[in-house]
Amino acid sequence: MSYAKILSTLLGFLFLTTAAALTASEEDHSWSLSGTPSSELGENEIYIAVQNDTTLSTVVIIEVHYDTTVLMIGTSSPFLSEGTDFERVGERMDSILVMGSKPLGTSGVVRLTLFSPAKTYPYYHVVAGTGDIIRLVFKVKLGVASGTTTLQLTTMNSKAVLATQEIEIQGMPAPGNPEDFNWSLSGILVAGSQETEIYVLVRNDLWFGNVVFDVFYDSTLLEIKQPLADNVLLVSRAAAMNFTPSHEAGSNYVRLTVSTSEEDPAFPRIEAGSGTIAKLNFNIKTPMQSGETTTLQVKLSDQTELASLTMTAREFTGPSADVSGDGKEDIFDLLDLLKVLGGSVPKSVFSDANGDGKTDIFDLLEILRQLSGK
Ligand SMILES: [Ca+2]
Ligand SMILES: [Ca+2]
Repeated sequence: MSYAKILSTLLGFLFLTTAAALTASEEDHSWSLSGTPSSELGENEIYIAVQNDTTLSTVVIIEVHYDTTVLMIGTSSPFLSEGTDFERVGERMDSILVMGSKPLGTSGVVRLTLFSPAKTYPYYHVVAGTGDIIRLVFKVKLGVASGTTTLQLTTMNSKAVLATQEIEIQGMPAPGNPEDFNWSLSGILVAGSQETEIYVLVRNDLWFGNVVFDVFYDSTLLEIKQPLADNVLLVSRAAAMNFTPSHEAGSNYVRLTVSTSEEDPAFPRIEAGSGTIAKLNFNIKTPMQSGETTTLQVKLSDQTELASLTMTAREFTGPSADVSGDGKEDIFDLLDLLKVLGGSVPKSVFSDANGDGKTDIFDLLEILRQLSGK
């Protein structure tokens, strides 16, 4: 080792010890907490700020204490992810590393360990200054009403309270009751056809996450196509839900079990809205004659009826603008086609007004052409 190298190492060592001696403990600084309910449903941003006249000690360990009946953060893992659960804020934190954790054996505690990764001069920690240094993202628990909750910032193991703050929380509205929603079924029966597709629709003004419902049908006439996983599907608003379709051989219904994982703050849910949420494909055992009918029902697992649909088999006599099947070509056919294009009624030979095998915007143009008499 050269003379100069030894000298610089010595000087560096001297600087380190001096710097450490000059730093103060966490309690010598002024800390604060602040909270902002975010626009994201049930999310709350909590900021930790510190006003320090001198550099913080080389390793700072602080803890945020929260009410676990109201708030949650991170996953079931004891570690918090930077970028998702927390982030460093401000220039003073640029060269500081932060480890976030929920210490094992504790509940309602987030521990933040701040340290500098620098091994050489300048080896100082959070420099003197004022303002936010860390942002934490808490989720408000399901079913908790909007209001306030108290957070506390302490040194490790609550040895000293650094700040106490009541913050405003934006609760998540409780889920709606599926029984109160407006359910319906849609489907088209073509005489002589060997299959049909049925849609389940719901109009709900509150979100929901869990529901078990059964689609009943005449099992002497229809049979659900197999495999279920390809023929009983949740769609659109419901597509991200946890889903299990089931069918007992010989029974006259298919059970759709829709659920969510409330453990995960970003749990999937069926947002308030209106439209198709499930599609089911059936085989028609004995093709039906024109005018024959069959009825399907949607019921909750406790047998509460939610919706019923009676379909009448209709003869297909070639492409026409009479989508509705009432023998007339008018504005109602246009409206019926819009329902198909909008996804609330299954496509069929009757919605293919121009007979090209597809139902699309050109069928709309075809109906308009025929209505205008050109
Ligand atoms: Ca019509
Ligand atoms: Ca077409």
